[in-house]
Amino acid sequence: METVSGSLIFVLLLIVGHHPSSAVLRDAEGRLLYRLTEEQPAGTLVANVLGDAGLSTDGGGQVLRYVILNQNDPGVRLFRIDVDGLLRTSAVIDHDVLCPGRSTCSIFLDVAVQRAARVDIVKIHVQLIDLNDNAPAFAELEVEFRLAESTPPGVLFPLPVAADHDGPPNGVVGYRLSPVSDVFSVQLQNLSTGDVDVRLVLKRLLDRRRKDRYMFSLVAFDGGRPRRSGQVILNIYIDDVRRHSPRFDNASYEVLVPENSPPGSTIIQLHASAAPGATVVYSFSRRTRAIYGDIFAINTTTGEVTLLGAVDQATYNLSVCSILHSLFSAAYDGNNCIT
Ligand SMILES: [Ca+2]
Ligand SMILES: [Ca+2]
Ligand SMILES: [Ca+2]
Repeated sequence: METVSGSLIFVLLLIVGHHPSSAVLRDAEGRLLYRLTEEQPAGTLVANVLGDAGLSTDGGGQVLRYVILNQNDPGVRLFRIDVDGLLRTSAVIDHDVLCPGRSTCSIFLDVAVQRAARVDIVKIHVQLIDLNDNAPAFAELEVEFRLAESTPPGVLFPLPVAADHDGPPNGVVGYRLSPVSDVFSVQLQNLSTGDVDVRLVLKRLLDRRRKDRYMFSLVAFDGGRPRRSGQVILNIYIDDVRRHSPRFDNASYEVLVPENSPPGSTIIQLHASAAPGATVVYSFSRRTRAIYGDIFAINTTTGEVTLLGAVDQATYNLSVCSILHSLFSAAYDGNNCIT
């Protein structure tokens, strides 16, 4: 029994104390290269610096100490080197905090090995391996949209997007509506910024007498194995656009503009009332924009009409419209424009 126990201890010491140098990888710059999976417990062994670097105590004198030099790097502070020259993690390393959303995550350490009067710098490259330990998450549990019944089929407004701090392919790779619908779908577009634009698509004409409310889950899923997902509830209400239209305070407005008014002058401040909490968007009618768009401007949020260019006519007839912000992307039938 004693012989067996002794052999076992000897083998363990051999593995821990002397990393076989043939297994040590180097990166393109010649640094010692290690792959470390994220979320390992603090104290996980990463490297045997002396052995892996091919340094020996023979002829070089006694090893006095090991020091990690570039300690100002936040990634480097997640490692420690013990008096035995073993590089270990000093904390649980989270790829998704250190390199959120990135496919590669590298930490570079410079370790000084001092043997008697001699100092060698061992350059170490630790590549963090990402685990799929985050599910896509939306900022809200539930969102509400109001659509005008007259909305023509097509691509509508942007939907919420989910965050997943894992790196590709463990980050978000797609979205779907659940349950599948013959009225709505989603369309994805990759933006040049690397973000994704998720839009609601209306597949056919709405009929609020048949159905005036739809509820779906917008599911975001990642590309990990196993796949993780997150969802937000979409409540879509179909509005009768006329009943919900904002109303201007007056049926029409007449304004006298002094002849030499400089560009930028405010001509009138319009106001339309809507349901409490509703946001109104102001605009010129398409015709007014086409004819007078270079002379007059309207602030879509405040309803302020300003002068852009010189006025040279005795009278201008401007048609201004107000609509609820939630219906803004819907087809506009012109019924809440005034002249
Ligand atoms: Ca993590
Ligand atoms: Ca994920
Ligand atoms: Ca991760």
